[in-house]
Amino acid sequence: MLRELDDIWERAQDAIKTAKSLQEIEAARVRFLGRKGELTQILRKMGSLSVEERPLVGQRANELKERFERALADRTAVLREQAISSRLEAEAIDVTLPGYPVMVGHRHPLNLIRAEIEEIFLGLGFSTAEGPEVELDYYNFEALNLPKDHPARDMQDTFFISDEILLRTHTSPVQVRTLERLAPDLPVKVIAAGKVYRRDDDATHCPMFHQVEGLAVDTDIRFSDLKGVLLAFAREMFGANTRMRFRPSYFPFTEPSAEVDISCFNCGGEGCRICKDTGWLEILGAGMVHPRVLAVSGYDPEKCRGFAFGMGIERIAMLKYGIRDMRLFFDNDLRFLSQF
Ligand code: 2NL
Repeated sequence: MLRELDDIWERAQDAIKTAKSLQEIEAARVRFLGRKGELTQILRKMGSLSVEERPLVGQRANELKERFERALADRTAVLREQAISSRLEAEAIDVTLPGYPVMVGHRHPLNLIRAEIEEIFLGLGFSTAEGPEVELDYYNFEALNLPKDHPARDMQDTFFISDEILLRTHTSPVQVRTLERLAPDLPVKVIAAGKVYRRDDDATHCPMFHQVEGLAVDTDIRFSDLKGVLLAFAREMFGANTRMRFRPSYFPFTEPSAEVDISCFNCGGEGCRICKDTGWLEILGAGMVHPRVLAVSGYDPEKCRGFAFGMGIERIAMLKYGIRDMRLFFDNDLRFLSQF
């Protein structure tokens, strides 16, 4: 039986040495020490031995069992080490590979221009005001001296939701609401920027577009104040050498009214593609607030006066960036948007 034990030990050593994975090590353990393992069988057969033989074989068997277990543990440690390092090798990170590009967004060009315009007027002492895009007919038209039969509120231009509710066609209703809220406090110096809606759709008109509007009311506001404020704005926006001209015009809510042009920032007034060889660019409309508009909003036109102006943000952005088609702003094509 001692011979048998030696043979088992030979085979056990061989099995451990040739085991190439943790699974094979486990298989070797089961083969020799499992419930029906070769060594286990021997230990079980001890009972049939003589009293003299028993301690000798028992001692040898236990010794081999211990050695076998130690060898198993050593081999297991080696294989485990190998498994870890081969995994590390397979999953190694190459820190020299270029990274994945991270897409960083930025503000829409119209919002960049809007912020630029607002910043200039904040610097001139104006505050910002906001109001609803779904508006009452009263604030969009009636309070602005545009009675029901006025041609400027033609059905063709306005999105009506019901008889009295519509999508605002300009930012002026925000100014009317501001006057109503502040009356009769003075001075009033606000700008209102935001989306407006008209039934238009071509290269230079969109059904939704953006305006910035300004309003100043005080006891002694004059046309010269309007000119000074607008010139200061134009020079910050388009350059210190910018000149400005006022052409007579008409708006129902201002009297007198004017269209305002600036000298072309591209050619300085010489004439070029951008100003269509006129040397001038129309940038906004303005005027002195009509006394009826002041009166309906709670101000006494005998005691105060005001100026107001309005401009299209798309128009300013198209001029500044040299864009021909307004619809590009709303296509959401990153090849266009990422240029700003
Ligand atoms: C334009 C012209 C303008 C106003 C807007 C205004 C507002 C009140 C009273 C009087 Cl509450 N006027 N706003 C005045 C003149 C012109 O806009 O061409 N906008 C794109």
